[in-house]
Amino acid sequence: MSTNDKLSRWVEEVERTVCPDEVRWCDGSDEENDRLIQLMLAEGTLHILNPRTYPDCYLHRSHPTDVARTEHLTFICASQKEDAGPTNNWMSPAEARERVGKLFQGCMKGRVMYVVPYLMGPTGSPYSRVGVEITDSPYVVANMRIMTRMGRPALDHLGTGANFVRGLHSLGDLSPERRFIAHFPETREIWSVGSGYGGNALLGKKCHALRIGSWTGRQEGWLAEHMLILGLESPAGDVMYIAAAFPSACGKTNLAMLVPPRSQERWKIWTVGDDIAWMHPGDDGRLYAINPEAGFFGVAPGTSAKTNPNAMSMLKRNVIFTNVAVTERNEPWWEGADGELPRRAMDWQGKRWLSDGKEKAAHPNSRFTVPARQCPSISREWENPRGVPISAIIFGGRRARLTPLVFEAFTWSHGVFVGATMASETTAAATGAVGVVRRDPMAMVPFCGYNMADYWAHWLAMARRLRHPPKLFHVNWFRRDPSGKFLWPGYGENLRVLRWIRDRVQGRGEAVETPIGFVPAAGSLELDGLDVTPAALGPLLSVEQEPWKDEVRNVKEYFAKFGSRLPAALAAEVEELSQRLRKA
Ligand code: TSX
Ligand code: MN
Repeated sequence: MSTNDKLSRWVEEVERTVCPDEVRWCDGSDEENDRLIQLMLAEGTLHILNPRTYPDCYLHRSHPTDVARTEHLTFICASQKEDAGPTNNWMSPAEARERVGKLFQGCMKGRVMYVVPYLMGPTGSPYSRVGVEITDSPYVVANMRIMTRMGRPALDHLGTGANFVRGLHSLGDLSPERRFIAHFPETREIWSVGSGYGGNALLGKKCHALRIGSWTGRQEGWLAEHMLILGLESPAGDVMYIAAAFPSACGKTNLAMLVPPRSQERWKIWTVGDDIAWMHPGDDGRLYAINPEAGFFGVAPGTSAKTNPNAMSMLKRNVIFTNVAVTERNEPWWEGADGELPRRAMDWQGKRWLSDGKEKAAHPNSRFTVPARQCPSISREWENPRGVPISAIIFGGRRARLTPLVFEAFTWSHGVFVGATMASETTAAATGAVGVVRRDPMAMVPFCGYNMADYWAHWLAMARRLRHPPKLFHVNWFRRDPSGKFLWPGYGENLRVLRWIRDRVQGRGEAVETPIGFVPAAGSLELDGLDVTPAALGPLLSVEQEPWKDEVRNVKEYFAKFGSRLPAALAAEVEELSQRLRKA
């Protein structure tokens, strides 16, 4: 079914292992999609939503034990354990082929094996990459059709070559006991079994675009990052592109689709991507970013007309919802949605739900899958094969204390240190304790396919390939006063912080030098039409010596985990920060 003999041979080999009743090559066409939808509706794995208010929208309920990525079952199977590093689980390739391979033996008996060629990145881009996912889940096929460019664009890009990521996925028996997500970066293979959910099963996203992508990026001299990409358009019409990395529960999708407040309505934000950026040095010495994805796989709870009006308007048609609740009008619903609580609904498991109970109706990690082109703020440049030139990179975290609203790093190397020491407080949406500070360098801990210390070295080395590197910043929308009140209104008002960042990139914008970096000088943040007084800015922008000294100690402890692989430049950055704090 393919004119590429390497691809055909691999598909035949997999077929002999998994023994399906039938093999189907997917082209991503409407007809194919319609047939899959009909099949899932008949099977009961998909439910139609109100066709009048939500045309072509469907609900999928995943297995109750299969509702999120499973980091403890995710492995980097590099031949050397040290290449996976202290932040990844490691299994030797031989052991993985034995243990995980066993679970694929005959696993598609009685089922259909779908072959899904997909392209990560815009059609015709030199930066785009091909993957092929073999799966026995029609839900995965329907989602991959939204999240990637499926079929022809991928096969055309591949041509007769062998450069494609080989992804093998099976639902298996959906038991967490027999669930593995194994990556073989040296041979560019992904084996995922036992889960049908999101990042575990849609192999183009976290597995390919980040874990395999980051490994390939280091080999080839580019960056695969867990970043949104946005364009900031000024009233004069110029657009500056910014990439930003945040751990979960910081509102990355909301920032990517930000709607400026009334008082700033001559400014505009354009969305290029909300989750992943592949960034390459261009001929002009600047860093160019593409969004490898073609859709958004966003968290539903908390999404509303207030937090993300652009998302709300794109969620009215052609959406696959996963694990949300449904109202009596057969419309999707989640905690934090607009309007009043429905009195009764069906919860994410399809059980009757009453609003007086304590149970949540939607799963906290419930999702929408939607084509990016439906986003009202989608950038004209989002499919530009050359990418967009990045002028600033933002690192961010959720910190009630310590980190100011925004600061600028002194140098590239200092900025890499800022990214490498990022941390965020856990929220109820994640599992485990609430309010605990966790380090999550560049928001890549769950997604970096190799040793994080080598990854930092790669970041440091990138500066040599960029005559005009982006400036590096850190933001914190979540600083609180002693009574627990948020000091910054956030959401659309974050535009004011982006404007300061733009001013700094353009050599305007006043700043005060502190031990941790440059913070906005009094009067340099636009506060027009905002009820944040210049006096309230003090606690929002302050850099306190003692807590930062504690932070330095904590960072040193953290860096010690990486032993001798820690780049000397980062060890030097901690020392210099420590000295600046002592002198301050
Ligand atoms: O997404 C958020 N952003 C980024 C928006 C572009 N959230 C939601 C985070 C969970 C996903 C935020 N929450 C942001 C934010 O900037 N800031 C906050 C904290 C906050 C919450 C409520 C208020 C203010 C700040 N409400 C009032 O002040 C009335
Ligand atoms: Mn993500």
